Amino acid sequence: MTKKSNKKILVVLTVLMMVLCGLPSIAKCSESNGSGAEAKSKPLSREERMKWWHEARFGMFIHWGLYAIPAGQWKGKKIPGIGEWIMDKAHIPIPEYEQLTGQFNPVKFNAEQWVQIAKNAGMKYIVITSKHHDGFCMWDSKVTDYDIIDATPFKRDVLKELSRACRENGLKLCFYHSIMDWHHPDAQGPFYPNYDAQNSNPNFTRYVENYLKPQLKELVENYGPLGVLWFDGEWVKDWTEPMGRDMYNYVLELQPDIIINNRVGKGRKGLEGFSDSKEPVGDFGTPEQRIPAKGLPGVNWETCMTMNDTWGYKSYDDNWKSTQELLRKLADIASKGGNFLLNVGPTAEGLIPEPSVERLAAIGHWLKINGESIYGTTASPLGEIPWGRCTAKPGRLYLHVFDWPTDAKLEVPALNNTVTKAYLLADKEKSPLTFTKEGQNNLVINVPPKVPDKINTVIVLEIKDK
Ligand code: JFZ
Repeated sequence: MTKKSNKKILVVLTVLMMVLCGLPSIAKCSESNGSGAEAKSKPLSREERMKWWHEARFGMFIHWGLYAIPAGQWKGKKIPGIGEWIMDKAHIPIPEYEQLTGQFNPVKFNAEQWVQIAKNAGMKYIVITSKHHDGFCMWDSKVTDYDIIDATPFKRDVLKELSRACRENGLKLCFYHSIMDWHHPDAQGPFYPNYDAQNSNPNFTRYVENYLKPQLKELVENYGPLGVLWFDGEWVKDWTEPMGRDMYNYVLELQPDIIINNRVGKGRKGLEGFSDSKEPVGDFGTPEQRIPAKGLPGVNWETCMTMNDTWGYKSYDDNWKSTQELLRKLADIASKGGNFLLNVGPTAEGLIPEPSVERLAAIGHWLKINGESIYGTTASPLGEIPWGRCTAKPGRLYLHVFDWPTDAKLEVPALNNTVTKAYLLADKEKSPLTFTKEGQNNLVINVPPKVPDKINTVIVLEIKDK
């Protein structure tokens, strides 16, 4: 066949393609599924959306807002409870609470510094309060002036600065966003300061459609792409499960690969599971200040926890958990297949409290050596372990030893697999530890007499079969 006739055939085929596909660009047509209609991109599955989240395992929660100014005190009195609830606990009328905007000037805020603290701690994502229950907006919102740009002398968009710093450092930025709003006249606002979650506002649907949804659209479109939208405040009377389902779908329309927690739905079982409906709303459970004893088998879950006793900053809360306690919680949560969202409550000046910074640096040091035993691991396949925890990856078990054996013999109960090698994860040479099988399927590993890491020493077992 001559070159000329080839060319003719090519022209005829091209014209035919263009006619069949209604004259769109060739590129678009080649995307068609043959019926001439453009192929609809298949929505991502939950597990596809959550792949990075399972790998990440460890994130920073940040509760920061106007409540950092009173810092747990009001009119000279210490107010009990968590710092970010001071408007409620101190029964502060809205006009009085609004006065705080004039004092919000966190001149020491440095987004890069906060992100470096999180990154050096080994955290892979940051969830920060865009709007907490008090209704104050920590970004430049076009649907209200009750925000950091219009209402404060600071006039900087801290979420925009954090979004940039996260992107430049490879961390996912996520937002906590409260459905409950103590300030908005169509939500719980009119009832303040005598708020009751059972109050009902006839204009709540208007709040959802004309305020809540537009603000979420601003956050996703102007500060995203986001990792997670972490809803809260869903327990108010006017919020329903159908509204939660609608919101879940609305947010996924805005960003198809985003992850949404269970608090977008209604009626968390024990604050961690999902609502009782047959198809619960949300991608993961959110046990708060606690680690479920057996994890939450069959669902994704993340424990959120404070380092002291408050989410938002309180000047006199010095009840700090030790680094040992926090590190062992990280291993405990990972051994049950969960994520750990550990909170910091920055001051009104924009500083993360020093006790938090110290603990995060120590956790990061441990993770730099032992991170392989946390990131991307799955729950332990072993039963109860008296001396510590276990995490897993294909072909490997990571033994997290909290209580080092005094006789230098570590017994691993009920291990059916064939172990081909054992070594200390911190040992770059991976020099093998000897071991023997005892009884039915107990493994006894001969370990160094001196404990390598008093808080958590990790031993790797390379194993055959599943
Ligand atoms: C919620 C917030 O109220 C709190 O301020 C913080 O942001 C935390 C992470 O999330 O905490 C709750 C929510 C609901 C209940 C208890 C604490 N509850 O229903 O008992």
